[in-house]
Amino acid sequence: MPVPFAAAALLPLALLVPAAAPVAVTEADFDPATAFVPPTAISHAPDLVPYGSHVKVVVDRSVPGRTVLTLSVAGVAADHEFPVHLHTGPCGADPAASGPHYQDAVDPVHPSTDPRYANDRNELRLALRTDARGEGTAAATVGWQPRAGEARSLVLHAGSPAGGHGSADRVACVTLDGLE
Ligand SMILES: [Cu+2]
Repeated sequence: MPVPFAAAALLPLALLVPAAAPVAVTEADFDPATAFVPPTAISHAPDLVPYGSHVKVVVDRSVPGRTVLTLSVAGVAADHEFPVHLHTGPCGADPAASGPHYQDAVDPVHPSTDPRYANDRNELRLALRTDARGEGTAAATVGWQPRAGEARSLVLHAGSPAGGHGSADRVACVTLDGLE
């Protein structure tokens, strides 16, 4: 059966949707930061996030004043909980490149430790728990939308027992598309 003409004619219209799409999807395999082409998803710790493991991030801003971020992984460390945060910088060979956490109301003091700013309503945080096969999904909803171009990555931290949120425990990073 031929494709109806009307359906074919609508396809170009879909390409005219404004750049700030309400739903941005980033999907990639984790690569070493030393890859010739800077990868979308970088693993800094292949023991926890093996090269070739998969990540998908969906940032849904279709409801005004709200952001729903859903993260899915496959092929990473099994039975592990990764603290995951929205960070301000893009991913780089240096784990510190992803910068500090993105905050809706920006703490004038750096690094931000004041609980009035450093909390899971003012920042976007997830706890990603993987199953026995190394797969997992986590989602978080916040009552704001990131300012254009200021939230550039999603960082997976090692979590316990190392703890802390310094750059040393950043095990992987996903540069987010479509949030500019
Ligand atoms: Cu973080």
